[in-house]
Amino acid sequence: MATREIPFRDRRIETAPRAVIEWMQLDGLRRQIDNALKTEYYRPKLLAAGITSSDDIKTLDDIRRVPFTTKGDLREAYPFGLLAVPKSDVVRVHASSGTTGTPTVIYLTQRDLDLASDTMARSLTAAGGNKNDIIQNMMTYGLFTGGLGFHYGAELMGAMVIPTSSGNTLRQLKFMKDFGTTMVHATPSYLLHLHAAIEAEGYRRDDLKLRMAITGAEPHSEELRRKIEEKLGIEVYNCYGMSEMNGPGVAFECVFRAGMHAWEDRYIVEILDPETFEPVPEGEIGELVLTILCRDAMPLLRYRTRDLTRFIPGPCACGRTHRRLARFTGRTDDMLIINGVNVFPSQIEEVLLKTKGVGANYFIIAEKSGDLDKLTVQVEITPEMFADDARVINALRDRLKSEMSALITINPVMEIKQPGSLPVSEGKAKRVDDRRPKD
Ligand code: DLL
Repeated sequence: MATREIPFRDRRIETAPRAVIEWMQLDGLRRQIDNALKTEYYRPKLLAAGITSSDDIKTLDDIRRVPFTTKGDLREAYPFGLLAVPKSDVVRVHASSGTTGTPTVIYLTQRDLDLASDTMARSLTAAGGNKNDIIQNMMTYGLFTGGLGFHYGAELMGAMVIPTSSGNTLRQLKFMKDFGTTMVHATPSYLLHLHAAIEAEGYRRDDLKLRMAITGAEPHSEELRRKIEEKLGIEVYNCYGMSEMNGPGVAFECVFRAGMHAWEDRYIVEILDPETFEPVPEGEIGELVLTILCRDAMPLLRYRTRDLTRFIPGPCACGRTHRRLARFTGRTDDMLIINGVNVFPSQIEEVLLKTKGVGANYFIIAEKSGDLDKLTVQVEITPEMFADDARVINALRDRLKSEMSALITINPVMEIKQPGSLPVSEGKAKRVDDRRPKD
């Protein structure tokens, strides 16, 4: 590893002294405050906190006077409450995966999009990607940022990008072989699935030119990374991001693969105790709170990601000064990530409760089925429905399945139960059993 060349997209910024990074952050924060004051949503909140202009932010520590923002706030501000530029300046909209009801959307100007692509290109370069790579993007294209967000960065780096999107594994394999794909972007569970298909279809290792994979969008362990690396004979790089923060590439592993560098000229990164909101001692686990500095169209100040991680103390061998985040250990809320798609139990409940013939009691089970995640939703039917024949019950099952797929983009196994057959909990209902191994 010591003799390995360390690639940079912008060495000056990526290795800037901390004082310079902090100067950029303060400057960026002040700009974001002025920007936020232009939005319908933030203006009253900032004024109530005694912040009337960027002049009230004199040091980085003053960020502690700034109120937090949550996913709920984003929903409340939907669709344009957080817009800080004329609508005609917006060129792109994205949303979080698996959203239903009121989605959490983001909007970007052309400059924002260019910066987001540059962040992604910087990330891919740090991991050793380059213009000779042939990259197959197996993440879903559409509102989800794993598709287009990644795509534009990979193109900016100069690579050949094949936007196969998710699914259709046999076609993925054919493209990998025929085009000589060197890098893939996929969820860790899909990479395992891909490997199983490679074996089943009888591909030989030298049919494929694959050398590395970028993976993210769902939690996974170091052991799982090693397993994928061994099976596919490639290097696997971890990538963190979220739609609210422009998508993948908020933090990314460099060639040393020892934690993900959070791009601190583009984001202010705090790790806080989720109960006291005080910073945790360096190296301890807390909730990641992010402030985006590289977006004009839509400011997001002190956004509570609900993701749990810690800073990895000390310098990285690559020479980058942007701090590293450790692999994510979970979330502070009940959001499930099923094959990369975010699902809140409340969204499932919403679909169930608006369907005639379905009772109020339900239970959600998440488990592994082979390499992929499997979601089962058990629901009771109403006594009136129970009297009906099997065809009616089958029709109900099909209807629920298609509603789940249309509204939450998941395809759960639907189990229809007799009235009164699911356990009724005393006190706070336990409605989710996540049986997937915690590694
Ligand atoms: O998952 C963006 C993304 C696409 C990231 C491709 C990486 C690769 P959302 O759909 O908004 O956006 O989901 C964001 O996914 O809050 C985490 O809980 C989880 N997540 C994302 N990356 C990782 C990772 C995209 N590397 C939510 N490890 C986040 C663990 C991750 N969890």
